[in-house]
Amino acid sequence: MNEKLIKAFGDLDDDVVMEQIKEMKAAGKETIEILEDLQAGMDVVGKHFEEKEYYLSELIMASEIFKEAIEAAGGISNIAGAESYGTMVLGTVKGDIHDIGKNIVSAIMSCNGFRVIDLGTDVPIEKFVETVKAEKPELVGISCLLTTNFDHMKQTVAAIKEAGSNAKVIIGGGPCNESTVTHVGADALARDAQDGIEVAKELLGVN
Ligand code: B12
Repeated sequence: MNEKLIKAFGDLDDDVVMEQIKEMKAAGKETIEILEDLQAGMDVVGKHFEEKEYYLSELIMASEIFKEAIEAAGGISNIAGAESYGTMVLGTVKGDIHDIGKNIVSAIMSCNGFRVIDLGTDVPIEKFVETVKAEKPELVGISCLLTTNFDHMKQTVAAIKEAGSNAKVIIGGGPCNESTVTHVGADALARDAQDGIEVAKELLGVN
């Protein structure tokens, strides 16, 4: 891990973040490795927010730096790839507008053999149901960063199952853990996008 990059991100020091990314790129580091450091930097920002050293304005600043940094690291939006393992309907749960993690998942799953239908953020339960009925995906991915929205996740999972879908549901997002999986009735948890690929393959029985 690049501790200098992580610290600079935590300090919201845009210049040092960009400088570090430039050095990592020059040293031949992969975009995915840089993303891991940026995510660790986001965790530092999250801790500052929890400890009331940072406020909403700093979170907004952090998300702007993150987006700029991802582009500098190589970008995630142009990644496209084979569609062989199946389809995942993905979205951030109703009431939640966090989308940085979801967008990474969308890009990384897309370039690792999954067709991703990204419904965006603050996705109404009906939208998940309607898409699942129309697309018959093998997987549904729900991102949730707010503990206050776990119940929306639970209602979404229940509605998807009630609609007769056999899709396996994977959840993710900072505050989610194994008890969240049980609470909302999902099938699995993914800690990050890379883990999401492993978990998805395991659920589908493919390698
Ligand atoms: C940036 C940020 C924001 C930005 C979001 C910008 C954006 N476009 O996304 C803004 C400023 C808008 C924001 C707003 C708020 N935020 Co905020 N935010 C964050 C912060 C600092 C980083 C989140 C992030 O982007 N992380 C980086 C990404 C890459 O990580 P990730 O999302 O976890 O995703 C990875 C994995 O979890 C996994 N994953 C995630 N989802 C999925 C889904 C699937 C299917 C899979 C396979 C994997 C997967 O893969 C991803 C990539 O590796 C977090 C703290 C933190 N470190 O989590 C707080 C945090 C999530 N926010 C928090 C809060 C409280 C809020 C607000 C309520 C603040 C307020 N008072 O208004 C609002 C809520 C707005 C809303 N209705 O959604 C709290 C939530 C507390 C809780 N436990 O519920 C946190 C945890 C901060 C804290 N420590 O208190 N926030």
